Amino acid sequence: MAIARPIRMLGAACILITLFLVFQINKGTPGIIPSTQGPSVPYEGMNRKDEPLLDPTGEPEGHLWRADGNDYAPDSEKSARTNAALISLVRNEELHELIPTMKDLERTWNSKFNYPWIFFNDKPFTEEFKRQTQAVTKAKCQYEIVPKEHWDMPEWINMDIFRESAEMLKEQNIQYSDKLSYHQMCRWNSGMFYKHPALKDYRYYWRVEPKVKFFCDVDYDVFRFMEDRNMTYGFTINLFDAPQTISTLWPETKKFLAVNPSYVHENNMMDWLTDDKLRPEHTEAANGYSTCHFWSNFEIGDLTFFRSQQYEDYFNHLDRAGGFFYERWGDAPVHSIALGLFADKSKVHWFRDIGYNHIPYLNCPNSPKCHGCTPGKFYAGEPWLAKEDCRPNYFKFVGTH
Ligand SMILES: Nc1nc2c(ncn2[C@@H]2O[C@H](COP(=O)(O)OP(=O)(O)O)[C@@H](O)[C@H]2O)c(=O)[nH]1
Ligand SMILES: [Mg+2]
Repeated sequence: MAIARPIRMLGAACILITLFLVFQINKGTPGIIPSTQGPSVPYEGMNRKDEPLLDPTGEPEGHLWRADGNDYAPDSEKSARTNAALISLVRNEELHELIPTMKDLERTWNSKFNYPWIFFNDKPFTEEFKRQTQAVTKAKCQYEIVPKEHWDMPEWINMDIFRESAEMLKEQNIQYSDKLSYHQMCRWNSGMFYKHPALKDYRYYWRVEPKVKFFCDVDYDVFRFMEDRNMTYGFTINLFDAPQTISTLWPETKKFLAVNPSYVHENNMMDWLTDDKLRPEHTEAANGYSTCHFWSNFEIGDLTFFRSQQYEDYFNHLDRAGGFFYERWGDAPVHSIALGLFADKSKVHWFRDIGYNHIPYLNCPNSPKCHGCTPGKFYAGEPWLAKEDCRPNYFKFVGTH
């Protein structure tokens, strides 16, 4: 029986389309993990079955300092507090976003331990700012201006090149790329905050940003926890970065390491820094850096690390290279690369028990001490945010400690 010509044509078209689709699927696309079992799949975030925050989370092991039985009174001269402070770089206009954050942290932790708050600003704080912040804590509040020489663009930066590169990044939808103050803020957080005279006598800091939320009661002194174990750094969230903002950060780092190979710690996190399997296109676009980083809007850190010769030399190298302005290097990848190279990875701690949110990501443990977040939920918003989660690599190469 003869088949009508249009039907024959349709049949041929179907075969061609099928062949084309089979070819496309087999060819693979960038960002695909080669797998030995079945077809390759692009990374779309942590598998639910691997999510450690679904398991019950308690307090860390070992001796913990409690408010009960120790003197943590706000004004006590001989209190059990160690030399540590809560620090926040913040603008006067953000006061209404800072107050709920302070209340969260006071309710869940600091009202028990009364560590001082130190606020930093490139402009003087208003009396209203001082009044409202001091009103939500029994602890001492201190208000500090960032020295001009710590904030101003260094004299070797060319303003025309800054503007041109900012424009190019803006065309790629890079947030804040043309906002000079954002670049200054990232540089200050990278290489200046620990040089502020107000922090001179402190060893540990906990960085706090307006708008963040804390969900869980923490009933031990986290600074004593860090100090007792000689910890360098603590984080809650581990993310991928936008490679366009740090194109030359890793190449500059490699140049630095070529001259200073002895700075690399023997128990480093190089595998985590340079992984090219989970999101190969990211590592390629960032010229060898996986872009994985500790999300630095939360950090509990040892200032001694940042004041070390290694870190100081590294920061100065990066600062001279100009990427804080000609690209949009963030303090998060800069801190993270430095920690990954110069710190002992056993001295970096995941605070899985500190329920935390900075839009749009969360650290929400499964614990009766937590309220107001869903255990194991990593992001709030569009589903593509799931693939910004770099924790699978951190857990694989460094661990869940
Ligand atoms: N004083 C001051 N603080 C700033 C400035 N820019 C950013 N910050 C602070 O730096 C932190 C990070 O800025 P933010 O706008 O939250 O950036 P994002 O978290 O990357 O979206 C926040 O604590 C801000 O309050 C600035 O120009 N002056
Ligand atoms: Mg922020």
